Amino acid sequence: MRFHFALTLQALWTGVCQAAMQHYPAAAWGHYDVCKSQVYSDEGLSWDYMACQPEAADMTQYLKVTLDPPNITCGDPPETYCALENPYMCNNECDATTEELAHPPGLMFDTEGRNPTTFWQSTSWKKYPKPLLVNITLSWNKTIELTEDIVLTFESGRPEQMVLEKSLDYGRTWQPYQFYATDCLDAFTMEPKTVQDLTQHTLLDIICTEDYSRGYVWKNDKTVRFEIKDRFALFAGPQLHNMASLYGQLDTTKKLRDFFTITDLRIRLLRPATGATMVDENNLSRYFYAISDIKVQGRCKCNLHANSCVYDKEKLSCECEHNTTGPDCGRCKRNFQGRAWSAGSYLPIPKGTANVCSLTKIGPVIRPNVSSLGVANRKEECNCNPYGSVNDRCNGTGFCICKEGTTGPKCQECLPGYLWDNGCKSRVCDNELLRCQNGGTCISNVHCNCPPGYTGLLCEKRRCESELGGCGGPDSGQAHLTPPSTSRLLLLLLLGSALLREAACRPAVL
Ligand SMILES: [Ca+2]
Repeated sequence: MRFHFALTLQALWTGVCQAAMQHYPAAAWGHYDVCKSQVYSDEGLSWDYMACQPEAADMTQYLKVTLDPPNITCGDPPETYCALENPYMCNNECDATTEELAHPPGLMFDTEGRNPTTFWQSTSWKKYPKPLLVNITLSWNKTIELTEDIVLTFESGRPEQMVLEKSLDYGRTWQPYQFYATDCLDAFTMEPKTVQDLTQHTLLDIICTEDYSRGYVWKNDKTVRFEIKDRFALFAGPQLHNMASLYGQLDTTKKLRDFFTITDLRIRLLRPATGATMVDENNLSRYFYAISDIKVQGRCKCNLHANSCVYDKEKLSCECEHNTTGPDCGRCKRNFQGRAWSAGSYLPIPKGTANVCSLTKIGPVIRPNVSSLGVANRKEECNCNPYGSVNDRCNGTGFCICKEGTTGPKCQECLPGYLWDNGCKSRVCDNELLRCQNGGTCISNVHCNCPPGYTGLLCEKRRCESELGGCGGPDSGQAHLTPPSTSRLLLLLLLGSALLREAACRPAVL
């Protein structure tokens, strides 16, 4: 069972564009903040429509946070902690029943600037050497587009191993965003990289960085980042002066747009700061996670059909214009199916194209024979992809019903992890997210060619028939650092724990 911690949330969020700060430098071209304007002409008053989007805002006000395991927050029973840098300084008390001494998850999202800092804190690493694992899931129940770096502030050292993950389908599937470790090779069998190593061509690569976990100097920098702006800068220039170029790219490259789009984020804390190579087993109350602040800036994804987003009944939704409807303005309103829905476009700059849904054409042609002609008309209207959709027409519903793994208004696109092959087929491996492990090579995205000694879908499994339990003893010290466990961890991240348990040679540690 999961513990749902509902934040005290603002009742209504209106007019984001008016309320929030401008996050992009002013440029000679538009901000896409206006959806329509009235124009006067010889024929009288009419509307001029433009592509529009809500202004970026602090998205932490609108999320739901879930911790896993649910009882991982400190203070029940009360515990006393010692400082990481000084094992004799043990005056950090956590007691869930006393407000001043409690460290609930909400303190990661309150307004900082108060003294002392408020923070969420986990229980200590009492069960060492069993890994201290915590998942923090942030859910918006709405697609949002990230506009600024994600910044986490740690109050007791930055974790030695951590993965930031994202979901685009409300937590059903997850993809890694970035790996963090003191030693990327050891922890994740990945070469360490920094965001500065990325180019326009490798922008979507998932990297492991050692930038935020290194050394014992955590007092100087407590933050761990996912660098959105550095990635934007690859298109828009170092000061983001050329946002037009970025928007042009976002418009034409769906993969790029999707990269910055999320419905959920998951912070997987895998190993706390120890500040040393040896863990002090006699004083495990020095090791825990403590997060004082999480920053997530972004905007509601409204497909360029709305400039404001409403928060009502704990749910965000776009205030759709251009005769569109749905939480993301993802379809045409009833009676406005005169042309197929499509997202607004940033192009041509500066005002873009609204791609307004127009009135359904009601003509006498439908009347003579409703039963046959009506269906034929609707079939034309929807044009659902015959491979990607359950049916090639929408039976009057106005939208296509997509098969598993397929998405898009016409069911013509694949969700992450799927590959188009007359419909979306589950992808076994690639060079980005689903890498073959242990030196295996990916053949046509459908199978891994494993080196001798390894087997499994992603070559994650050691051949261990002859070894009889020789695939590593249960809980042998820092179990999650040993190679088979590391690959299992990766597999867990990529394929989910259910698959993992089937594949493992011994009971899963995680
Ligand atoms: Ca705080």
